Amino acid sequence: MSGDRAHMRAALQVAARGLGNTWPNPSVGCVLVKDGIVIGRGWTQPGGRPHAEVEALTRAEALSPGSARGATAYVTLEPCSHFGRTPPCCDALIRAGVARVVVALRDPDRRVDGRGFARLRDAGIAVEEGLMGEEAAALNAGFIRRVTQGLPLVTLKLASTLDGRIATASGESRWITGEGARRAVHALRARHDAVMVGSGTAVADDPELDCRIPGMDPVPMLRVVADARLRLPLTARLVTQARAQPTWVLTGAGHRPAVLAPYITAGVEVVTIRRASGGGLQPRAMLQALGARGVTRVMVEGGAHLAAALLKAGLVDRLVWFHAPAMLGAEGLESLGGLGIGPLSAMPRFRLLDSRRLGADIMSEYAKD
Ligand code: AOF
Ligand code: ZN
Repeated sequence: MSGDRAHMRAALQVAARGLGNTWPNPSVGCVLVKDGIVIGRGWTQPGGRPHAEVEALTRAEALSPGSARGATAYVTLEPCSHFGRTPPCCDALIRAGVARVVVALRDPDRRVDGRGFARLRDAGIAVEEGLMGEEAAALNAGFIRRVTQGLPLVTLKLASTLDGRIATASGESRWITGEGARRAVHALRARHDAVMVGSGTAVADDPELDCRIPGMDPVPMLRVVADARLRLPLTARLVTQARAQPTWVLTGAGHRPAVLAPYITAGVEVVTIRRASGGGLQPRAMLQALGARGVTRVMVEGGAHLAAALLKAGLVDRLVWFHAPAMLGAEGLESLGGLGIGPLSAMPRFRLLDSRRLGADIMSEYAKD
């Protein structure tokens, strides 16, 4: 119907607002339209509920009770049909008397997966599926990955000189890229559920991995440290601030309870991960542990060892690389550890999505080829 696409685009736009803070749920958008006029908009709320449809209905009803009767709902994901942490959105749409529901994408969650459509149709509602489905799939790539494969979507972020160095030989790294790049990193963090670093980076930089965007309240980030040998000092900010912003430490089995206890007392969640043959943590097992705990989108910010391990295992979906117009030469610390590549054909390849200038630096975004 005329206008359908524009309304679905608007639903996708409001859905995007929730990215990074609705996990373990997807970020869904809903726009209610009656006689060509938008009467309510809603998106999944922080923590994953209330769901988008209920938000939109609540707003429409608050402005004008009964107004949703006969309206069309544009939803980016199939309305849920299950009693989860909230009652089914299908029932709310039926109760409100919505006449038509246009959906971008089927919900792959086994509790829904077509049952939402059936429930709406059984109630006599006209249901259409697939409008802007590709866009909706891209928006919820993290949720879909978690539900279908048990893994989060992985974005690897690196910031280096033109020759790929991230610090001087003595470890000095502040700052290679400029203020614009740092702001972009915080904006990227906001769209991810978790930020992850290796223990080398956590020890060397003592980072906070927080998310501060001018004009906005700080967004609490889940911070994850891959630390097979438990090298993270108890004095690290990731440990001392674990009560204000959660920190999970992924480590290997075999640490004595007395060694683990102070981390747990500080509020850190310690997660045991299978080791790879070299003694490090198995990359896929780390991501499975995150997926099992509901994480849908993780941004990995180094260091060289963790970045290489994930690339080697083919587990990096998106790459964001900031380049400063400078070089450090062979003595500088490399951004990536060994990838163990034999023939050139084994090289991980990415597709350039976008490249832009941020002050003096360049930010390039890539997707796995
Ligand atoms: C919707 N609208 O805005 C979202 C949906 O645990 P619950 O009850 O919150 O249910 C979580 C599931 O609901 C989640 O796995 C996904 O299938 C769906 N998310 N559904 O109709 C929404 N966020
Ligand atoms: Zn729902």
